[in-house]
Amino acid sequence: MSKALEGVKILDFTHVQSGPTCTQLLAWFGADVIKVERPGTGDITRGQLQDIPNVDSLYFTMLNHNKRSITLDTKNQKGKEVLEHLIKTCDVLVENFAPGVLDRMGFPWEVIHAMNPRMIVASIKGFGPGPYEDCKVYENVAQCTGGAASTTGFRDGLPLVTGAQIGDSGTGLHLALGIVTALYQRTHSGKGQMVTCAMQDGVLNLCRVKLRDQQRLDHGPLKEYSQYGEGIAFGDATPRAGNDSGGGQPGRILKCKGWETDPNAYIYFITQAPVWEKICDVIGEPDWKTHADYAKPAARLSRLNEIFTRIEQWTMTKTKFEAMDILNQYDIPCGPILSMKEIAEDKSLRATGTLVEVDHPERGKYLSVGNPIKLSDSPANVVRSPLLGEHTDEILRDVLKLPATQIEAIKASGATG
Ligand code: CAO
Repeated sequence: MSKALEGVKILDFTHVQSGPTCTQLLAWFGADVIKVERPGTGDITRGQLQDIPNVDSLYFTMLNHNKRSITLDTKNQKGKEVLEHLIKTCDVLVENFAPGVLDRMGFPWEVIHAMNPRMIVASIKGFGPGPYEDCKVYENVAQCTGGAASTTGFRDGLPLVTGAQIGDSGTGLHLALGIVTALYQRTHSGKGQMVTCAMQDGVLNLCRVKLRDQQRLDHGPLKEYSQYGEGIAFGDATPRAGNDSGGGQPGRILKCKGWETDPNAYIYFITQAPVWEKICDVIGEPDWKTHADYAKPAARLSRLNEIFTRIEQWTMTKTKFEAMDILNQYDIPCGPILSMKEIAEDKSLRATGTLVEVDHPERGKYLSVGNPIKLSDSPANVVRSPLLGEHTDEILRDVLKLPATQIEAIKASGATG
């Protein structure tokens, strides 16, 4: 079976997390991803957070599946020539260097475009044009500047960053969509173009509902926020909403049986209006179906603390899985808080390939997240990440079609390490 992006060659200049997330997805869709790494060290994450001494870290291996690695010093003259050759051969260059790095390397957009007018150049930066355009950025900076941190956490606590890597992996996803869109446009324009994603913009895109709430504040309090029922006035900015649902159906995280000792014995419970009567029956409050204080969603908004306290009395009598089973019988939307341990052991996630076990020659077997996007005609087979420079010879010989003498000259120059 062929793959969706078969035949597309990606010159992968990415490092750390944001860019590698993007190129890993493209590789899973069938693109030939050639990762260019600095001789000696390679992607800095190879050596970061190592759990086994001198073995590529899980940080690296879990973000660089299905890629080939070539080591190339792009500041060396011969290295520059190889890079030029790769630019002329590939369809897309993806990079997430600090602002200005590619220019300093001697490969600004104009130069690349002149070398290969069909090439798409895709970049992730921390910020778009503006006061911070020259700044280096990591995940949590993006979460803080994109609106996530100020709206995450509890009203009376610090702003919080989330465990989901919305700045890095989120922006990588955005960039991947930009690249395939540009590839599609190229099928009729015949031309490459620049694709840029700023991490601040990517996070803000994912925080769209919080900008929605910012504007709703001009027209009165946000009634679905717990603080409304608690009689606490709103300020002039979208507040942190704890575990309140971000949508029109109120929800909370509630304790389940065992919460005293298990930090994840909780369930997310949504009081979706269409199933309100079923909720009343399940928790043993049938009178609430007709009572003026509870029967209609608008009446319930000022009583959310009382209502969820009552529902919690019921969830505390069940484990999170028992509660899930019962509530699902009635189509009541809910979800157990799953620990990473529980997720790692989940059989159905393994069956669908969302969790995959990968074998690595130096570290042995490890668990990774496979492609979360499933294409029925383009299955993603997860292949271990490359060792540093593992494919240098192969790429010079088979992709660039260089003769053995030229390959020897390149190696002698130190360009490949
Ligand atoms: N050969 C020779 N030199 C190379 C090379 C190669 N193959 N690959 C990289 N380099 C050089 C670059 O040319 C650059 O040198 P100069 O500064 O002299 O021009 C140098 O390596 C460092 O690149 P960098 O500034 O991108 O890397 P850094 O570790 O200092 O910064 C980061 C890392 C992530 C903060 C920065 O790249 C960045 O802000 N990227 C954009 C935003 C982003 O993607 N952030 C998320 C990262 S994931 O958390």
